[in-house]
Amino acid sequence: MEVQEQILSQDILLDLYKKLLKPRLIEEKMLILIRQGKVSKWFSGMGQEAIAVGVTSILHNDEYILPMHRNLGVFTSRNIPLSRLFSQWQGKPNGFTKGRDRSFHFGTQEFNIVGMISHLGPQLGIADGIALAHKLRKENKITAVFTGEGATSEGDFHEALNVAAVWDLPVMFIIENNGYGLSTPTREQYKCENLADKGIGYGIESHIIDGNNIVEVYTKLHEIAENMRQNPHPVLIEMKTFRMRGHEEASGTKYIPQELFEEWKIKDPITRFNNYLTEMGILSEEQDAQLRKEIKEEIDTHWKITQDEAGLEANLETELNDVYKPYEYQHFEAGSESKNIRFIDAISEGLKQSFERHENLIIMGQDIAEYGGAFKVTEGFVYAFGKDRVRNTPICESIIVSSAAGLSINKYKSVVEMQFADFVSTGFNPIVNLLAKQHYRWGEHADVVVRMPCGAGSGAGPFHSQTNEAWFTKTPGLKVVYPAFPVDAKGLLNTAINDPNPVIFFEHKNLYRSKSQDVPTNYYTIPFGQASLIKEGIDVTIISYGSGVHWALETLANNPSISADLIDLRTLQPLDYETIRKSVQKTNRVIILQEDSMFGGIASDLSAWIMENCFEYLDAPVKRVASIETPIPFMDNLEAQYLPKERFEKELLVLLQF
Ligand SMILES: Cc1ncc(C[n+]2csc(CCOP(=O)(O)OP(=O)(O)O)c2C)c(N)n1
Repeated sequence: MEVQEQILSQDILLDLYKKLLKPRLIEEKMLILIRQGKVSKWFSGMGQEAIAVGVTSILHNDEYILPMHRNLGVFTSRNIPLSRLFSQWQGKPNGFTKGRDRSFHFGTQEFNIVGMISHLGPQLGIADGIALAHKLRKENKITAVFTGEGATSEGDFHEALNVAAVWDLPVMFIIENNGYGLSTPTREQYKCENLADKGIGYGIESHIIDGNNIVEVYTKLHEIAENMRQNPHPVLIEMKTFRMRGHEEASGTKYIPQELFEEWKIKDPITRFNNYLTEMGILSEEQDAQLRKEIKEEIDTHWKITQDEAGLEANLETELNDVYKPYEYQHFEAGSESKNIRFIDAISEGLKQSFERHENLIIMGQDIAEYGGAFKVTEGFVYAFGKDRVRNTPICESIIVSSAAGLSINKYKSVVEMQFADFVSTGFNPIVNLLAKQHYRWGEHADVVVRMPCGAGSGAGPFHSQTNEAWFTKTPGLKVVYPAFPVDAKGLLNTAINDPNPVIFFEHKNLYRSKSQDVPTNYYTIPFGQASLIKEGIDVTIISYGSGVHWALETLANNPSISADLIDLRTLQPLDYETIRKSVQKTNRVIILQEDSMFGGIASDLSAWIMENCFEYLDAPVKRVASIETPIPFMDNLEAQYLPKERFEKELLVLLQF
């Protein structure tokens, strides 16, 4: 250890030493507890502590940090009471997730920490979003996020660096290069010599730092961070280090040559720093012993607090109530003044009025700024609301969705426009694993609306025609909206933006320009979970949503003798079961029409629910009508055969004869 350390005061040096010792001594205790069967899974960060401690120490406490599974030093350096950490690992109430997620999989706004989800990658995008929020508010704050070298092979790594580069976001990307993924050595993980070199490709500054030298980590990062605060930009840092234990305690280290352990043992960050402090006369043997004793006492005291803490009682109501952030729907009445506009104009108008209402609302999507979006929903927005709030994104669905989660954590609302609902597949992971589970896991909501131009009918083929609502309705934590009329589209979109929970908002492309209605000109909302009974009759209940509603209307217009209740569900999650029940009680026959192919769709679930809950009212089996079980073909005649529109009339007539 040379040169730069001179600039560090003795107080800082001793503080860093204490901060390094703490996670090491906690881990030593954990290893014993694991052997005793008192702790289950453990991902060791032994030998890598200088990175977690160093990064946390150069950050201000109000700057966010996003650690990974080996970064105990982040949590201890932010001074989280140890008993709370222990309770988290033991799944006890005093932890951070009410026993719902394990180990380091939690965040806490109190300490400005956002922990990882198991999926490697999305945390990098969350950091982008948090940093974007700071930048938009013109706060000189940086955000630090960790990744292992293995996870740099994930697409999310590339997307996150690219977005941060293009948007000049003050994110410190820390790669902990510890030589191995789970068991995969670096030579089988990437081809370049240093991962820091990848910074060149993204046009961002990068550095290589000896991650086992706390003084180097601290001094270099300190300077880099100051520079980033003054002049917001991303920096990529490769920390060279080594993983001294197995991936997790049960997985062993047989695949690692023994020489490597010997080589890196000498570079142990604590031994090295201890030697340095001793040589400099800053730390005596007695002081060291005293420090260790104090920390061990703290650990034992806190472990006892956790042990004495009562375990969690499973409570069904609490579990179900914590999936969504409670939201008290605020009703804004539709005014009497209206204008005849198309479905697409209603969406634009809702968005525009929401922009005026929520200063903290931003929209992100491909080509949505000057170009106005693929369907022109946001035409002119950039001139009205500015580039900060109307953001063209690079083509990277995954990290944009994760960034939206980060924006929400840092107090922004966002709408993400998928160019086509089909492309949500490349942003699927952060929707179903990050947005959907966040409130349940650690009580943090995800205030994000994902807009999904969807649906078939225009010969756009297998990748521009899907209606993939069933991918989302089956995931607890998401709300799913699917309007069929302009009035509903506007009111429900306004509600979606007000609701602090993640909402997947489907907009059928074929309705955009084909359906018009007198739409109230003022700002109004429509509550979720209320279906619309758009026709009343006595012979049969037709349930549908989206395009299906219009097909049903056409069919009824062609068959004026049929007296039907037509229910437009409007929201698929939550579902309005009561309207369905009442109608079935009256008509005793049900047909459900969906545009999606049959298996695993909304119709199947509704049918099951009706059989289970309304069986005594039924005079005939519930009928489902859906698209055929193929991908969506491009040619008109094939597409017409694929869609259920024509089959619906036939099936309806059969049902009425039952
Ligand atoms: C998307 C995803 N794929 C696979 C895994 C399983 N997994 C967990 S950790 C890990 C190795 C990670 O290696 P690295 O990024 O180098 O971090 P390290 O564990 O070495 O700190 C793997 C493959 C995962 N959690 N997420």
